[in-house]
Parts: sequence; structure tokens; C-alpha cells
Amino acid sequence: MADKQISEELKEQISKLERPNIAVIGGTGVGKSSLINAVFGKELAKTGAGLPVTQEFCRYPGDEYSENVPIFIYDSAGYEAEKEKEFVEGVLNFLSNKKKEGVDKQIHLVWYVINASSGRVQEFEKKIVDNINQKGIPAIIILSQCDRAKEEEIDGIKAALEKFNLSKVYDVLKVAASPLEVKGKRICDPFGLEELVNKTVELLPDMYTDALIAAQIVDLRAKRPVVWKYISIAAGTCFAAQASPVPVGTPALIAAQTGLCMSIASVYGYREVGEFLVTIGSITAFNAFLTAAIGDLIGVLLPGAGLATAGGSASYVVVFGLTCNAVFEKLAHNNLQGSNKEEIKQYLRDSFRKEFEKYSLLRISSPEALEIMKKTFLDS
Ligand SMILES: Nc1nc2c(ncn2[C@@H]2O[C@H](COP(=O)(O)OP(=O)(O)OP(=O)(O)O)[C@@H](O)[C@H]2O)c(=O)[nH]1
Ligand SMILES: [Mg+2]
Repeated sequence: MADKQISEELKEQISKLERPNIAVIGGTGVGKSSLINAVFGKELAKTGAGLPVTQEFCRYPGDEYSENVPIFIYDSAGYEAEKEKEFVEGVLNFLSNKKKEGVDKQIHLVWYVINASSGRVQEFEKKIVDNINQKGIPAIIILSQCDRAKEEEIDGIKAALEKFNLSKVYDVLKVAASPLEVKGKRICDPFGLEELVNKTVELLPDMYTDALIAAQIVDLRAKRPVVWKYISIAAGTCFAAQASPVPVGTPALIAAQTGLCMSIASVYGYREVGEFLVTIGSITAFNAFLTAAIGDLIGVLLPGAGLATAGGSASYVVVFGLTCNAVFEKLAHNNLQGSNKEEIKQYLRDSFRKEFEKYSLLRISSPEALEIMKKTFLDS
């Protein structure tokens, strides 16, 4: 009973993550696609110098992956010189049509991008931004490529924007998503991205922010509250009135830990690793993987293992959840892209053991203890 209950609840929680739609709009070559890639830590959108790259509104990810993603982002074709009229019409039509598709499909936020080193904003851009505002869509203005803009260019744009007297919902942020390289060396690190994510979270309705936090990669600590939600649902179920204590090593707890591991993996964008773990062969193989990594430590956590109390299974779930979080947080920091499966497997096995050992003395004997743990986890 308990296994079904836990995994069903997790599934339901995931499906409740409403998915925001963000549209990225601005001139050609200002760096819209580069910005998207930097925020989401993946080469979602094609970028490039020279000719215009993005040709029309493209949704990322596309239909083939849409089941599993917590956010949609629309990259757009930039305006080109002398085609401003078509551009304005195109953008406004797009926003109106999306609005007609309903609350879920409409654009919830616009990132309007202006190249800082151009030193100017044009009159028709005011029209677009004003119109976005009239449609009730919040917008953030992003001054891109700030790594190579002079202060006076940035000030010039800011002064022009002030003259435009745009509504209060806007914020103007300085960003460098893909800083210039000189002789193979970056002149500075990317900047402004965390601020952009934070501001975005502030402007989006609450129901959308978990989804955004899960999808972005520039601020890893921001993911913890979402991770905690998963851990606390799984652990809380162990204390629920009718849930019987879950014996460690039984299908019930294996199913719970598998679901929890996958959910946490997906918050860090490692859905594939989560699935890889789960599908190493089967859930039994995942269990064998864990037994090889941490099996001998479970006895430390639950002396005389076997039949656990509600507190015992909650402790196990929390320790396991915190372990998964630490493993995926580290994986995101260390970026193992390019490593082969065997290397990743070895890395995961080692870090599962190390992290599990670290947390294994934790005891969660009551719902109150769960609350205290929450605070420690979010503040540490
Ligand atoms: N120096 C610097 N260059 C950048 C930055 N962001 C993007 N670029 C460069 O600007 C060029 C255009 O970037 P894209 O991201 O393709 O621009 P876009 O706005 O998507 O362009 P279109 O798709 O044509 O509308 C590329 O050569 C990028 O490497 C940045 O923050 N700093
Ligand atoms: Mg583009």
C-alpha cells in the first residue's frame, strides 16, 4: 500500500508543477539564443555570428521531450534593419495568438533583449515593450553582451529607457551570457544570470516559480526548496495516519527511493542520469547498485534492520533524499559531460557512499523533526 501511495503522491506533485512560458525577444544577433543556453546550462538554441540564426518562434524543448520538462521557452527571430514593421507585427501577433490558446499556453513573461554595446534603443522597441505591458505580461529588459559594452553605452540605453517612461513592472538587468574570448581566453566570467533568474521568479506567479527553479542551472542552491518538497512528501507519508511502517529492502521502500531519486535528478536536469540509474537494468539492478554502494551502511542507520518503525522509514527516506541531493548537486558542479557511462557509474557509486555515510546518523522520529531538518537543509 505504502509504495503505491508514495510514488503516486510524487507523480501528482510533479504533474502539479505548472509550466511557465517565457518568450525571448529582441534584435538579431543581440544574444537571445546564447542567453537561453547560458541560463538553462544546455545547448538548446543554435547561436552564431554573421547572418541571422533563429528564423521564427521556436519552442524549447520541442514536442518530443515536452512530457518531462518543467518550462517552455520561446526563442524568436531578431528584427533586422528596415524590417521593423514586420517584426513588431510578428511579435504582437504571436503574443495575441498564444493568449487565445489559454492560461497554460500564453506567454507569462518576456525577456526583452537589447545589445548594450549598440548604445541605443529604438522608437519601435518602445512600442513593442508598451504593448507587451498592455497585454498584462510582465517583462524584464536585459542589456546583453555587457562584457564588451562601455559604461557610457549602458548609461545611454538606461537614459533612453527612462525617457520612454515604461511601466513599473520592468526591471533593467545587465548580463553577459557568453563573454568575449581574446586569444582563447575569456575576458570575464558570465554575469547577471543569477539575478535574471531571481527577478524572473519574482515576476512570475508563485505557481510557476518551482518549475523555473528546477529548469535553470545558474543558481544551484535555489533548487533546494523544490528538492525538499519531494523529500518531505515521501518522508511525511511514513508518518501518515494509516501508513504502516515500511520495511527497508522491500519493494515498498525501493519504489519510494526510486521515485525520489528520479524526482531529485530531474530538478538538477539529470533526468537521464536518474533514468539511467533506474534503468541500469531494472529497479532490481538499481537496488543492487545501491546495495553495492551503501548496503553495509544501512545497518548503521537502522540497527537490527528489517522491520522499521514509521520514524525508521522516515529517517531512511530523508537520509536517502539528502544523499541524492548532494550527489546531483555535486554532479551539476563538476559537469561530467564527455565522461563515459562506466566513469559516471563509478563516480555515482563513490559519491552515493560518501554522502550516505555523512547523513546516516540522522534520525527523523516525528513530523516536528522533519521541520527542523528542513530548516537545517535550506540554511546550510
Ligand atoms: N561578447 C559577447 N558576445 C555574445 C554574448 N552573447 C552572445 N554573443 C555573441 O553574439 C552572437 C549572436 O548570438 P546569438 O545568441 O546567436 O544571437 P541571437 O539574438 O539569438 O540572434 P538571431 O537568432 O540571429 O536573432 C554570437 O556570435 C554570440 O557568440 C555575450 O554575452 N558577450
Ligand atoms: Mg537566435
